[in-house]
Amino acid sequence: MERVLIIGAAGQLGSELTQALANIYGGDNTIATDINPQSLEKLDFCKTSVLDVMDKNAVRKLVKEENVKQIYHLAAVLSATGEKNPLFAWHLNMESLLFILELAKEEKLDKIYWPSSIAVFGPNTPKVNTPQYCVKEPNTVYGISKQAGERWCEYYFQKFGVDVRSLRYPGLIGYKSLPGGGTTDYAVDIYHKAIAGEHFVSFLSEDTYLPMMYMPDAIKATLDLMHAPKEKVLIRSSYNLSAMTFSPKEIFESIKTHYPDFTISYQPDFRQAIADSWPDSIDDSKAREHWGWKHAYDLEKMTGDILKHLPSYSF
Ligand code: AKB
Repeated sequence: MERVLIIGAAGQLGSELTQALANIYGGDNTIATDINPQSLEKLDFCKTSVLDVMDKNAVRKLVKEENVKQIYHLAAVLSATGEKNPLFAWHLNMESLLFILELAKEEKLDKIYWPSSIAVFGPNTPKVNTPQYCVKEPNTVYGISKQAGERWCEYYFQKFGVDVRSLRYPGLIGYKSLPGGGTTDYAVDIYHKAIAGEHFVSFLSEDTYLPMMYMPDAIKATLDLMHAPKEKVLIRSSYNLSAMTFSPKEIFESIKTHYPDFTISYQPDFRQAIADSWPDSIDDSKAREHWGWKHAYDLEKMTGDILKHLPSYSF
C-alpha cells in the first residue's frame, strides 16, 4: 500500500479525510501532520507527527524517511481570517503549495491533492450556475491565492508531469470540527447554537445564497477524484464542485423543523462583502462528465444527519 501524507490533518476537512484515508490505506500507511500538537490527539487511528508546512527541511525529511508517495496538502488560511492578515495568508497559502509541487517534481511523488475553492470567483463572475470557465477576479487574498495556486497546479502538471488534482470546494459543513475562519462557516456554527439552545446571530444577511456541501459528499468527491484513472482527470487547474445552495434563512428554517424554539437574527459584518463576491450556485457538469461525480446530500438530509449525531459528539 502507498504511503499517504496529510498536511493540515486536524482541520475541518483534514480530520474527516484522514479517517477515510486510513480506512483505505491503513493506519500504518497514513501519516497525519498538523502544526498543533494537541489537535493530533484525536487522530490516534493512524501515524501522527507535528509538522509546520513552512519548515521545508522537516517536510522533505518526513517524505523521504517515510517513503511517502501521495500528499494531501490541506493547510491554508481561509477567507475571513485571511482578510485580517493578508500578507501572512498569501505567504502561507502560496509558499507552501509551491514547495509541495517542487517536492513532488523532485521526489517523483505519485499524486498530490490540493483544495481550491469557490473563492477563486469574484464580483464579475456570473453568479448563478457559475461555469467552470468564466471571468475570475477574486477580491479576497484567500481567493487570489487559490486562483494563483490553480495556475501553478496546471503548470506543474503540463511542464513537469506532476499528477496534481484539485477541487473548488463550496462551503463545507461537518459536525466533527468547529468553524475554522471561513465565510461559509456560519452554516457550521448554526447547528452548535441550535443544540445548545442558544440564539443564533448570523453575520450574513438572511437572503445571502452560497454554494454548500455536506462533509461526507466532500470526502467522497475528493477520493473519487484522487482514485480516478489519470486520463479521466482532464482539468488540472481545479474542478467546479456542487451539491446544494441555501441562504441563512433557509438553513435556519430547516433546523427549526427539529428545534421549534430556535431563534435567529441578522447582523452582517465584513464577511457579507466576501459572500457577495462569490457565486450563488455552481455548474459542476465537468466533474460529473469526466469522473462521474454525484452528490448525495441536500439541505434537509444534511440537517437531519447533523442533528442526529452532533448532540452526542465529543470534541
Ligand atoms: C471559506 O469560507 O473561506 C471557505 C471556502 C468557501 O473556501 N469555506
